[in-house]
Amino acid sequence: MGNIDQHFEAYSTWRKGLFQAVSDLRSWLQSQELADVQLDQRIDQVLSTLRDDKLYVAFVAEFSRGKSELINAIFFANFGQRVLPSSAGRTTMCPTELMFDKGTAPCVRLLPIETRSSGTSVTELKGFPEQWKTVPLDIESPEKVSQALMHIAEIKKVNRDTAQSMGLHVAEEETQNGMSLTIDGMVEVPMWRHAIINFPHPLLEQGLVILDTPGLNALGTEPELTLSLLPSAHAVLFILAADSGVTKSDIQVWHDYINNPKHGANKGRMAVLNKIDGLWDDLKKPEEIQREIERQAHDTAKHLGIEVRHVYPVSAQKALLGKVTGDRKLVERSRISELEDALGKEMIPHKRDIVRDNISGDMADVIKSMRLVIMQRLKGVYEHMEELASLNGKNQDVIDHMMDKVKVDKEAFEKSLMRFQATRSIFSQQTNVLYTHLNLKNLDRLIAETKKDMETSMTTAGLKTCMTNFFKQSQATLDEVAKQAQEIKELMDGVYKKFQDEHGLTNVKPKAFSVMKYLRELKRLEEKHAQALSGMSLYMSEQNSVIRKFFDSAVGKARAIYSLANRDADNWLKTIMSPMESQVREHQIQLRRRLESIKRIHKATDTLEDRLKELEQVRTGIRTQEKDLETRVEKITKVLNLDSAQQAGFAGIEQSA
Ligand SMILES: Nc1nc2c(ncn2[C@@H]2O[C@H](COP(=O)(O)OP(=O)(O)OP(=O)(O)O)[C@@H](O)[C@H]2O)c(=O)[nH]1
Ligand SMILES: [Mg+2]
Repeated sequence: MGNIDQHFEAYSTWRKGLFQAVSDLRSWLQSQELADVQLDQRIDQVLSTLRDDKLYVAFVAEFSRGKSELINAIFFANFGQRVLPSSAGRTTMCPTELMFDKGTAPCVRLLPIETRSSGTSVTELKGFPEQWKTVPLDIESPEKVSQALMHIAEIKKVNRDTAQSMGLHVAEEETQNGMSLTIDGMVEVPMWRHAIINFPHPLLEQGLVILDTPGLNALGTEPELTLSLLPSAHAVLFILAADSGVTKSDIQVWHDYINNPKHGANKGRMAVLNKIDGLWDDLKKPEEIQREIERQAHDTAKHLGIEVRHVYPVSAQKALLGKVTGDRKLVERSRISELEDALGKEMIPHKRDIVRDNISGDMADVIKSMRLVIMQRLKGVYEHMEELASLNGKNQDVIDHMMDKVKVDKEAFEKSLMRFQATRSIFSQQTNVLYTHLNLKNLDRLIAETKKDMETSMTTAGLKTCMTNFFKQSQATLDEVAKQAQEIKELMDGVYKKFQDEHGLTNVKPKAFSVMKYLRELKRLEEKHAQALSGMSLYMSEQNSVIRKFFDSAVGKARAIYSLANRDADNWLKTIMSPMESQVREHQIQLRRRLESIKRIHKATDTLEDRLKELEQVRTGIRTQEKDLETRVEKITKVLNLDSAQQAGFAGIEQSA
């Protein structure tokens, strides 16, 4: 087993353990009738996060540095031959995702380049299978597989207008970046815009997704790659080649797409110095060769502005060859294991942190509400026992009096409930307002207006103003959302407080809804686009491409941010109500139980002792429940391996009762 496999295996075991612990908690909650619909939904969400968990590794470089070969060497050597096409010159023509979905037969799905004209993003098009060409993969035959994968390298000729209408930049001169013109005045463009390979492979099956990218030019033309796929990858490998050294365009790719602080933390970003076999000169001593490799690694580190220990010299080609032929010496000499090990060490803890962050909040909420319900049940039983004990040796009058008191309590509570129902209708009005602000239709209207303004804008400054306006308005909407959410929270604060004052319900403070996250994302998006435009004075033809880029990426991303905000608001609204609802339900059960007890004693169908004994049993039952819950919680916290601050959050039930 390779190094990556081991790291990945450990991660998968962890993830499965967590999944098991959470599903166990869930079935237990159901068996105890402790969960309500909302809690169930949240646990479901956690489980599906764990189930569909994907780990993205991206390979980025100028063309011909050996990205595809490196992928072949690290992940597909077991296949006995090259899987991804790799050859001199430009080979990979479109971004290619390698993954495995068990429900789908092995295949390559190819998105025609023409779909660029529609302005629809690749992510959106993933939801429309009929837009993709599907080529089945015959996994039994390595030859047929490599043949089918040759599609990734396909190009076609179109005329200049067609290329431009697809937003592809046509280079006027050899030295420029862009699709080059052929002698007959046509432009060679990639045949496909994006490829998804569904390939059965143990790592892919466990959720690994490998992203192979074409050289620089294509990176520049598919903004989604650079704006969303790369920044969200858990590891990005940047590849250089020892034979070409560090060129100007390498540096450009590095700075534009990988080492950009605007793309977030540089966690899991590593540099690979490939093709070191070119330095294996038989006339030189091994130490000399070693020195030369180290020298180049240092050089590379200096150029990229990173520490030399983050540069991994390898030979992808020899690693693949060595693995395929079982030549251990060659594999060792290729130094691929060091890279594999580092890759595992870098990306897996990073990924684990992300999963942990995503899940901890939900789990903490679930556990908190469970503890609350149990605590409340216990409190109710104790109060009830006290009440009954106080009746000991009392005459019928006292018992009558007590019964009246319980009846009064019950009536008062029912009145509060009616008020609560009335508040609910205010609550739903308020949430409607919130949803109106968040409505994607409004955003789409803004998008359409911005598009019109941009298309009629004649100057670069004009374009900038349109973009700024777009961001300003979408931010203003989020501010409105924040205000509305605050109002809802205050409303619920009041309701909670009233129940607590009047009926002794546990003090739960509803959570606030923060829009900071979305504002920050929008800000980041704005900066990225401002940066792209700064210092540019554009020709009309380039304006079109700027507008297109803006709509392909920024607008799509803004829409995604809004969708996320919508989903989060949904969840928030559920959680804000559900503790209240479950408390009310529990309180009702208790009131009924109290009334029933006293009635029976009153009618002398039961003795006081009988009733008390019964209650003791109920109490023991709840205590067992409490213990069982804690055992399960402990298991989950252990797997999540939370630090003490987070654990405090798990235990942090605000409580005044
Ligand atoms: N000598 C040597 N050649 C290599 C090595 N790795 C890749 N190559 C060769 O370099 C050429 C380019 O490799 P690819 O894997 O196609 O490079 P790429 O980065 O995927 O290039 P594009 O797909 O065009 O962006 C191929 O001919 C490979 O055989 C290596 O470690 N040593
Ligand atoms: Mg390639």
